[in-house]
Amino acid sequence: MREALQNIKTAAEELLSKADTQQQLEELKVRFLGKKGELTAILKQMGGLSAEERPVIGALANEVRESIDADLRRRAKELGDAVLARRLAAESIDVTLPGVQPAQGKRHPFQQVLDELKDIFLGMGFDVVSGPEIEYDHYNFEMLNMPKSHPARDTQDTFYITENMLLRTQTSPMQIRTMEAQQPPIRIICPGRVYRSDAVDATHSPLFHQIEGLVVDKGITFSDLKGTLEAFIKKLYGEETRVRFRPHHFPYTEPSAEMDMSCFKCGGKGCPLCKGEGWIEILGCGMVHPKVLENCGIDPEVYSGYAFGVGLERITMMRYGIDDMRLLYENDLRFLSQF
Ligand code: 2NL
Repeated sequence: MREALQNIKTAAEELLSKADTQQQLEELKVRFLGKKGELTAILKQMGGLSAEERPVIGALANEVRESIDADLRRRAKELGDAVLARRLAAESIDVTLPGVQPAQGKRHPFQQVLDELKDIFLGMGFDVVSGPEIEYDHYNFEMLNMPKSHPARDTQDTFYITENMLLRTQTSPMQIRTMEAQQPPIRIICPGRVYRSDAVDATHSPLFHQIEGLVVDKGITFSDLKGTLEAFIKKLYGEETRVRFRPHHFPYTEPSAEMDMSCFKCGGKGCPLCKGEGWIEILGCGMVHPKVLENCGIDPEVYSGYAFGVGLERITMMRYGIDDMRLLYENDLRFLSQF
């Protein structure tokens, strides 16, 4: 019996050391220590032993049981540890690897200048309004004192959609709509896309951006126009900038003027940028024509107003010293990331 017990111990040790799943361990446990297992089978034969031998064999059997039991536990722990180690290895991440740098976007130069410009006018009490890019001939021309026969309407320049619908050629229709909808005081700027049938070159694009401004109230004079536009240009280009007004003609303003600013590059001395002039044309403006006010239901005997229009392309190019407008539309990040 001693031998049988010793054999069981040896066999158990060998099989346990080879077991490599929890399932196999469970099977071995049943086989060696279970109720119908090998050890129990031996113990059942103990009745046939002498009184002297029984405690000795009993003690040995217990020793074997404890030994197998301890081996089972140790092997179970080893297997559990191995499983955990494999999982940790498979799921490990190297936190020292360099990360992927996300590309950081920024606002387009147009948007930067537009935001600045809006801030300036909001600070002077203007509201910002926007409206449709597809307009009626009525709002784009008729109401602005440009009847069908007017030369300023040159059909060559306008994208017509139907007989009386078109892509707006300026943002003035929105100012007309505002005057129709509310009585003065009105103080608004209208930024937005406008369209003209021009070929693309360094200073032209069929789609461009305009900002128009309009102020209508009692007692508005040309001095208000001059003071406001001068303040605007100084805020945008610096306090040292000077402005001048030259007479001009627009069908929707009377009198009309163009405003120049002193060349931001040479300060007015004359250079290639300003073509030796010292001045750069920056915007068109004037006192709103009484007929335009009347068209909108505003009494020109009671109210007066001024209006102006400025190209976002032009002021952006001057702001950053860009000499070809096409660069602003190509969206080449090597160019755009400089601003
Ligand atoms: C330019 C200058 C200008 C206006 C736009 C305007 C709008 C209304 C009434 C009167 Cl509703 N005027 N806008 C006035 C003067 C000049 O734009 O160079 N445009 C291409």
